[in-house]
Amino acid sequence: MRTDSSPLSSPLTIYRKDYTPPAFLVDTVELGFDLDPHRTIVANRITMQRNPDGTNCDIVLHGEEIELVQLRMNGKVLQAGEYSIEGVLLTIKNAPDQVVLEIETVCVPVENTTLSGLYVSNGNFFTQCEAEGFRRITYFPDRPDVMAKYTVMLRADKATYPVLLSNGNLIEEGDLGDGRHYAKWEDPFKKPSYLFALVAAKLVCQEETYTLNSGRDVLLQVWVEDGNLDKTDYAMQSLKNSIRWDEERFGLELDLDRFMIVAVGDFNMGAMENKGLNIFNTKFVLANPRVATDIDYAGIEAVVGHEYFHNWTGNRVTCRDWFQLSLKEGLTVFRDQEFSADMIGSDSGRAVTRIDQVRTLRQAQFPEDAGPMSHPVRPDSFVEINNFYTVTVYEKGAEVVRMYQTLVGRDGFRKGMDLYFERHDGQAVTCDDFRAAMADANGRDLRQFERWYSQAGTPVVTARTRYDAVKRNFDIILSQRSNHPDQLPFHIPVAVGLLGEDGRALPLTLDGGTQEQGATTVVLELTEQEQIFRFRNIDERPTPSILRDFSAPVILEYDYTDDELLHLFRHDSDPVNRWEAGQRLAMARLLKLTAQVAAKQDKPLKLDTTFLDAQRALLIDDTLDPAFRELALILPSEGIIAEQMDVVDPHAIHTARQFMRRTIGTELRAELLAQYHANQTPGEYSPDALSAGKRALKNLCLSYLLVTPDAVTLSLAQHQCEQAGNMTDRFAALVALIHSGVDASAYLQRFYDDFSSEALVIDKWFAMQAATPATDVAAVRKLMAHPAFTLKNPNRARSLLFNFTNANPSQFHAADGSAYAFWAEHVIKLDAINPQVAARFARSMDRWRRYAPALQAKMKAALEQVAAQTKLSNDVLEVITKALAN
Ligand code: B3K
Ligand code: ZN
Repeated sequence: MRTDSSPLSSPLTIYRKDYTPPAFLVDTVELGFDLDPHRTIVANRITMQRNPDGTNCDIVLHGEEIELVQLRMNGKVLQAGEYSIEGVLLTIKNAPDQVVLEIETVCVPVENTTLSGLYVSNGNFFTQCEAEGFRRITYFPDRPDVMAKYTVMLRADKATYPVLLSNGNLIEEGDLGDGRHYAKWEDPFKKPSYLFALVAAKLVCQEETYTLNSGRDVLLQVWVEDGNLDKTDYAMQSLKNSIRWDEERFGLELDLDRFMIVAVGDFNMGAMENKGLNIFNTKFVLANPRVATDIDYAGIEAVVGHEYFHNWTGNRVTCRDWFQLSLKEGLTVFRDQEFSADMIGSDSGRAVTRIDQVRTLRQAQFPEDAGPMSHPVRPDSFVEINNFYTVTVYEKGAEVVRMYQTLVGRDGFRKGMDLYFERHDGQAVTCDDFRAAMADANGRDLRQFERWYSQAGTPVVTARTRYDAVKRNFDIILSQRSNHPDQLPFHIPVAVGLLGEDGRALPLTLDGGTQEQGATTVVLELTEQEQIFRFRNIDERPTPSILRDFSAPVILEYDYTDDELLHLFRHDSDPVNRWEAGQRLAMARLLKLTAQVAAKQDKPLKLDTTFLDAQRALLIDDTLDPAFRELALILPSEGIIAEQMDVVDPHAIHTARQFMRRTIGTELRAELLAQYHANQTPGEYSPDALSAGKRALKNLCLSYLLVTPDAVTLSLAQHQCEQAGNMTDRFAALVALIHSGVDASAYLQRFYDDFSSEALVIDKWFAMQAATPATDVAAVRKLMAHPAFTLKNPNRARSLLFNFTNANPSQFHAADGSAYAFWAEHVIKLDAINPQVAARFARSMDRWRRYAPALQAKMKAALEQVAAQTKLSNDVLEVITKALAN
């Protein structure tokens, strides 16, 4: 909570246009910590000097939830009248140009349930400073454009906290007598305060000396609680792969002699890229086959990569202000996506990762961009910056970075990156600086491209085509529109290919184009509201494959016939569009079925054989990667279907989708069974992409077969549940069982008993139950009463509460509104503990205006109930206020 005295009903909005450079720049920071969970004393010595580029004159420091004991300036204690504290700001007027500040403060880590600043988790000390947590540790100009060199002295009880870590290099350690010890750390690189970190804990580590391409040796460590050393191999391997990849793909070397990853069970998000001392949610570190699924393994690789890549994109070059967050996040997500794709290696594996990215965008980012929290990739304002660590800033931001690469090519992108570091290493910069580096390195005019940063919303690209058989021309007419009337056209790369009648990719000759001879994909650059692109020498009316590889984050409208979609689904050489054709075929049917259910017609629901045959053919086509087949056979989620409807009826959607799943399960029973058996992965578990793909396909088959279980399929699931040698298979079988409607309580209990000491697996246990359509709000309340449940641990809260509201729509939208009341009650409860987690949870209600009037009224009442609270955090207040605003 803010200690701000301003009334909570009108939180302060911060605008990008109001940015001014800091009045003072900090050279060095020396921090001394006397660590005590009940009373930690922080001594802070800052040397600073007036910023020649500054426009303000006063020294302004931030501080929150800390007690100021003493403040000295240039050796002299400042008295009450010589500085002022208002809200989070401490101001010193009339300061000289060269200043040494010595600040002593006290904080109470054990009472810090927000998990921002210095806090205690399972008896150990950790910090989280991004975005504005450093001010909860000491007074400081807590803004990313103030970069300084840090030296840190940690003092603590030796038996309780044998491990003392901070950023950079360990330069001294020893005993203090009286059972206490100390460690002194020095970070050789200038950094913003949000990258500060410390850990004081009882932990053990897996460590390794690793030789960089340059021949220099570095020490790598993965720190975990005792008992978890059997789960650190994959994180360590992923770290080494990340280091190698960044050297090879971007020529970027690890700049420190030591790089540490520390796992903590209580953490607000995935992980944090603190310089040299990455702190991770245990979920993205701990894995062995027994406890972690293939998805967990993939998540560990991606997040370890992501945080490591931040060392250059984020840490060496950081953000001028928080509005530029996507400068580091969009770019680093793009880098981790490319890393994961390169780790798989094959083209088909790369395509599978791309399809996953498209699914995330559609499932989460498009709705965000069409809802009350819609904001540009570079927002113009915020109340609470923590609310802007969003899918728009991250995933859409990564799409924006990807579009540069699509426009200038892979080599051109590398040139742009090189120039970016040449110009800005050690600086705090803006998204415009990144764009300028890309433009200048490639001699391109990217001024119009700026609109991807400044204009919110998902553009709609409409395509029309015409074929002239006499002139052998095929025209694609592209136009763009947005839901925001005042927006200007975007610069949109639209990758296109054409398929002949036999499914062959046609060689393309674009009028005025410069593509290579024989190219079968060209990138059209749509920069105007409407443009015509003409392909020559086309001998037959082709089927267009538009927006290949999802070349831009847009909604593509094209009036495909069923035949064209089937043609693409069978033959498109672009796997993303091949998958997309299947999604369009399924979506058209799902929407029809949903309408039929909603209209309560007596006619039985039907699914055409054309569609079923296409699904069958794909399922059994073993020339295709199993991972691709699995993705192509998953129906669009209930959430994605909802986004296509003007008025959302979650119950009709659920019924329609279940009908379709049941029909696939029964009509394709023989093939599903055959594929179930054909895609077993006997022998030792390996998380590699091919094995994981096989398991995914096999387990999708099982889930289809279990929609209407019979003795054969039930025993397959039960057997898999009992015998599985890895968590992926055990989890999938249990989920299939509990979704099938049969009594699976014995299997659930067994699962719990087997893993009661593995927190991350117990999270799964709660999560799978929360997301089961049979779990209503009463059942969730019952689960909350389970001794293993707590609202205080974010992973646990997310596993039950978030999964219920986000992954169980037919129950969340129960007609009586009981789940909305449950939501309101828990937004309020969570907010008193942890505003960041509460604000995330609050966003489950973002799309409330799209529901049928009866539901809408109940959702609005729940939102108003939260809004009526007098003690809301700014985090929750911003989300609720925006949801209710017109
Ligand atoms: N930079 C952190 C996110 C911090 C979130 C603060 N609310 C993790 C990441 O994106 O790598
Ligand atoms: Zn990041």
